Amino acid sequence: MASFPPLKNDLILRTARGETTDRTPVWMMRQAGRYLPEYRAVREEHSFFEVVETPELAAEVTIQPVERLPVDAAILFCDIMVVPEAMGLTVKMVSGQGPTFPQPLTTPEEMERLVEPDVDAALGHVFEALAVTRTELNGRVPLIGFAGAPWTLMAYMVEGGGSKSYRAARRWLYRHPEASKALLQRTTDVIVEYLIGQVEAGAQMLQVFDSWAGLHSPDTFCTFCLPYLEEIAARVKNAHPDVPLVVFAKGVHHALEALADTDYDIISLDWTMAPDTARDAVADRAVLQGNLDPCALYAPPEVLRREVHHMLAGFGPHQHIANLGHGMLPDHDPEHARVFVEAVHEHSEHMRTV
Ligand code: 1CP
Repeated sequence: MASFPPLKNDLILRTARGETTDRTPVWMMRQAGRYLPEYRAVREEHSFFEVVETPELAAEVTIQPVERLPVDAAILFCDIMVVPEAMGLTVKMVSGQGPTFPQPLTTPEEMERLVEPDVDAALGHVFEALAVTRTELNGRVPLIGFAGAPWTLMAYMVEGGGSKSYRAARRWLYRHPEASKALLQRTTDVIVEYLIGQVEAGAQMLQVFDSWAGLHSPDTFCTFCLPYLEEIAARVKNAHPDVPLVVFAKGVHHALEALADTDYDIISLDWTMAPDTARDAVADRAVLQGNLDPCALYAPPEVLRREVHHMLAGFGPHQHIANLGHGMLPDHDPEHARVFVEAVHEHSEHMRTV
């Protein structure tokens, strides 16, 4: 593995390991992106995939929120869709709409279009972007790598794009359960190799995004999500036992205990879950991350500060990484992101002195 400048701020890594710290670490999902004018300026000159595929541009955009805000981690600028793309599907980024697949997988027979990728060749630009970013961060904060979870990627691959209910993808699960499992397994194998490659390129923590896990019944979650999430954590931990792993299974209230039994160190919660209920479910088996409603950032600063204090009080001073319950939104005011981050600094220090 390459050597990089030493870390000046390892707060998030120490919290991830369960150590007590003198402040709660904080970062925001989707902290690099459209709400930042400096990001929009880069996007005026370059397409989304140009930024993702040019390591210097990806590094620049990854570091933008770190330059602006006192966050305790950077997350690589990339997208979960690079995995389906590496598996042979065409992905287009449609302005104002997000990723779309002009030719989604409408039947199991169409899985023949998928390839078993050479991960280094297909995703080498991501590994290079991690290495460049790690160097340019110069140890300011740890760098987080990520991937979409198998089910969330399948949802897009079958549906063809964003959707409220992913009806086509969920229809597949019931009509073609065995083909669904085969697709999820093939995706899992690529994700494992991709995440291990990210660590070897410079990622210091990894997050798996199962953004659409909440569309499942408890039974279909246990059949089509959990085993693959579990397998990813076990195989990545086997290769790199010291790298903290985060799972964000949005909307999954019913499976917190099951997630705590996996090899993930950190469970990221959305805002619909109460901190104390989550803590009761996982006990001391995982660090919790989250979970302020992203819409709280639309509130006036004094209301936002109160919401942050309330959240921090709910989680308590230890085994918690402060974050939003989902990502930053394109029309968020960057100054409100500052209020959020600074309120975590202030109140979490205060909590430890009283
Ligand atoms: O117009 C633009 O510039 C594109 C907007 C954008 C950005 C900034 C997209 C399209 N992706 C990203 C970057 C991105 N995506 C990051 C890195 C930046 C960061 O976090 O700071 C990450 C971690 C993602 C992950 C991602 N992409 C997820 C999982 C997290 C989540 O929010 O649930 C998902 C579901 C996607 C799909 C996606 N990509 C882009 C959009 C607009 C969407 C959502 C589409 C939908 O609603 O279904």
